[in-house]
Amino acid sequence: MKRPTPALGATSFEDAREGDGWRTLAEDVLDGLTRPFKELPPKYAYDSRGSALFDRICELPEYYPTRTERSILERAAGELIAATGASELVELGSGSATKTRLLLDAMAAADTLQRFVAVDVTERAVRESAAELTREYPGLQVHGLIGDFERHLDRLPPATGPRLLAFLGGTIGNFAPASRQRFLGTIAGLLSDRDHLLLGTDLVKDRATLEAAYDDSDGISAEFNRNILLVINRELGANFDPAGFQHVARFDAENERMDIRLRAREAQEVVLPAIDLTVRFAAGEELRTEISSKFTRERVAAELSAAGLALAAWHTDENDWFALSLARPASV
Ligand code: AVJ
Repeated sequence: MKRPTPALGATSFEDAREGDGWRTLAEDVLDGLTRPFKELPPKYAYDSRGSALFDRICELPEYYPTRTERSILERAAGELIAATGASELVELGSGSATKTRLLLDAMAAADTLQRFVAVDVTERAVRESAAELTREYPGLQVHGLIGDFERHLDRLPPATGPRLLAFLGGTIGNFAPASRQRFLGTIAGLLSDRDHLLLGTDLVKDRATLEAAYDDSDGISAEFNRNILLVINRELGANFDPAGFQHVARFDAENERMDIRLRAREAQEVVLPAIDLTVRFAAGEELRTEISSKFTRERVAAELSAAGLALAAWHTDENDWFALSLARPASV
């Protein structure tokens, strides 16, 4: 006998990378490795191995940001959602969407929850979290946008109601200052008067705590850092020897950011056939793989304001280690 279909929320996907994923990696690597101070963008580190390593980092005792942000959300989600009246949550870099549930729960409790839009470069993360969330929240609409939030935000579907755009984890800290300001401006341009931004930022703190978070005793952070070399080997047919590079994670106090690098243990030459490039590293030469900026309330408020946004609420933990900022378009 045929049973009536239960009311299921609809799921849809869009792959915004089609056709351009490879070219972007190739262009960025070519650009980064031909500079006098070599640099690679951190976003390519998140292939399936890199994502799994990052998930392990989040569980490390030294890596406080994830659990601290979660604790803030556990306490403040209800208040945040009440302040926004949001019916849809858009999450940039949603990953495995663990913190997402705290917001969705608060929206469900407020009886406003309609849709979740996940944006992430990791296709598997988008598809799996969409499937799980559809099961966990009956009636929820889920849209998965597989793509790079730096390039594909024009592919976001139109809002179905007041929208909360969440950019969590402190990922904004990975942007260089100028692109960070540009990105905040792009986000501001996406928000209507009834929408809000929820921004997670790691905060300035003592050097020892910061450096341990990016150089744990199990060596997972080091392994994660070297993973970018494996990605480049696979995608560009290169021959990086990950063991030939040492993980370096330093707090740059002047710029208030972690500066994460790979230091060549000895002189070496690396061939990248797909981009027709041979790069030489001197012994001890450092390749920057990531910056992770640390913020103060004043800086967050100032940068939001410069982007046309106003800080509406600031939530932090008892140690002031991490902050969640709620912002909305500044009234003109
Ligand atoms: C995911 C960008 C927030 O900067 O703390 C963790 C990435 N890199 N350990 C961070 C990361 C090394 C992380 N973000």
